[in-house]
Amino acid sequence: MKNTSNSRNDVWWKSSVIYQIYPRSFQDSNGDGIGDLPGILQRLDYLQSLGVDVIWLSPVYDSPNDDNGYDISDYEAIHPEFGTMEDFDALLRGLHQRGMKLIMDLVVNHSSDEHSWFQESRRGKTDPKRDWYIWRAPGPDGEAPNNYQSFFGGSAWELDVVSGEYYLHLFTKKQPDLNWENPDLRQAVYRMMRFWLDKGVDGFRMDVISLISKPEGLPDVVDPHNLDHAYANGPRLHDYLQEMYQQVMSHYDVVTIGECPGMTTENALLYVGAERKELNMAFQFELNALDRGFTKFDVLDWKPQQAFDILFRWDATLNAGGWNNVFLGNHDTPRILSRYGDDGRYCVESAKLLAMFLLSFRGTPTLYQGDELGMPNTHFEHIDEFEDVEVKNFHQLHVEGGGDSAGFVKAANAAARDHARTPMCWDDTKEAGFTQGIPWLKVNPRYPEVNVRAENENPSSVLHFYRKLIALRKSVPALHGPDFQRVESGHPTVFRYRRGKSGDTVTVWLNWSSEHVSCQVNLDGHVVVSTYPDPPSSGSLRPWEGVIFQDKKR
Ligand code: ISL
Ligand code: CA
Repeated sequence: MKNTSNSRNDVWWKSSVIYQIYPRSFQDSNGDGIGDLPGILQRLDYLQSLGVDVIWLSPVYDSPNDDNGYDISDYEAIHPEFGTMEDFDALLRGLHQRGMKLIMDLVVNHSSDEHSWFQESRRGKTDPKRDWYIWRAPGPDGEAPNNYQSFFGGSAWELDVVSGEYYLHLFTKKQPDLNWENPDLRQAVYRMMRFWLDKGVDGFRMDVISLISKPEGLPDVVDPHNLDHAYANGPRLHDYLQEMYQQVMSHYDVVTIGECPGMTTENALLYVGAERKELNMAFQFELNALDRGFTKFDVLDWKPQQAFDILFRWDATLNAGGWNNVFLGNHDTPRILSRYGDDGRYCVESAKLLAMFLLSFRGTPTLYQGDELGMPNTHFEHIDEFEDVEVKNFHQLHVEGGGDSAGFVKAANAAARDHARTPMCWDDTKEAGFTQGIPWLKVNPRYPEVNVRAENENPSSVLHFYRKLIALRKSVPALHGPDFQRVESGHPTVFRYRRGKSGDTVTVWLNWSSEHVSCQVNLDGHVVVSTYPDPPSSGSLRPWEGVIFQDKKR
């Protein structure tokens, strides 16, 4: 069956639960302290025991690891740190044998500067691949062609001494942007995509795909505080996405999920609308930006009602013809328990509440490794403990600008991507069972109690709660079906909505706060699942109390 239009409700990816693996941090099998493909293979029974359907695998391709694999130097080779192509084939086979699917990370807004394409392109202005990247002459005084800033700080232009021209890199200078205007480049990307799809891969998560068409003439950015919107939604973006669908994706029964910085509720349906024949789903970043100031390291306060309004608005937008992807965390965010929950007194209840939202809201949920254990942020004492290039670049700019390192480290402890990248915690042995060697990034100090083995043995653990909710989502049509209704809760920190068709509905109540709140919880129906062991009272909700009621048949 070919990739069908998004309007059908019986497509497999609408009732699936997706689980993202960051391979570097999932399971090391050979003691070098780096997670790898054989390590994931060792954990297939664990993944199957969760009940998840699709694994999204962050990049495992050849890369100099300037941005931990999001800088690819060979799209059709496996990085030796992760193993071999045979290891990859064994993983794909193992997942398929267990009825699970695998989607890969497609990173084609940019390649690594060590990719042969770029090495040829930079040889000189007449090289046939020169135009596969974005080169511009210096300004009159030798300055950069415009004021573009990199998402990772500093100018987005790097002067190449060989040709005396600048090349564009919206991320690090080792991640030169590909020129999608060039039809030969596009065909090379499509050939690579078919290489993976012909192996049986079940689709792609498409890295910053909303950025691949650059603004006409590359004018200066007006608001450098909002690079997502400055660079996204270029003039030919949808031509490229429709061409990619026609020439590649439409020939396979696969799923595509775009990572779309700069996508808004005004233009979202251009990406995922039922008959657009572009993408099936997209990760929107409006909620992810709620606590961000000028940069992600300026962390702002926010109120639950703001989050509810964003989530309801995106639900309404994406279900007027598309399909939502529901996520809270990934490898680029702090741990959701620390960012959206309470990683102190109510760490278990709030981790369960976040799970209840992810697995009861309308849309396909994407879970991130370790969140199913209730992993919190780690504490990094000194800038040298961070590994991420984004943190290090912004720290350097901060210090060069006269700021103090300790102040930046405090901010980075709230927002750094490293929090999501500390190793998965399997048990309470040394290095949490992740490696027999020295882990590439330190293990979360909460691992003695926050680990798979301990939580497997504790029936009221966060892990058991995820398993229970994932199973419930599959067994209750209202929870994975297309019906959704916002319902007022009468309290600013209580999120309430109904799922399902009349006569077969469930109502979800979520007190997204550490406070006891009084609100009229109508107890009509029986409690299917709750974040507390005992049922709710009719007039109030406890801190992080979430309840799903199966409504009484009318
Ligand atoms: O949140 C961000 C923007 O402010 C960045 O952390 C993040 O880089 C951005 O969301 C885009 O992410 C994707 O592309 C990057 C890579 O570093 C991220 O890991 C990837 O998810 C460049 O490929
Ligand atoms: Ca390893």
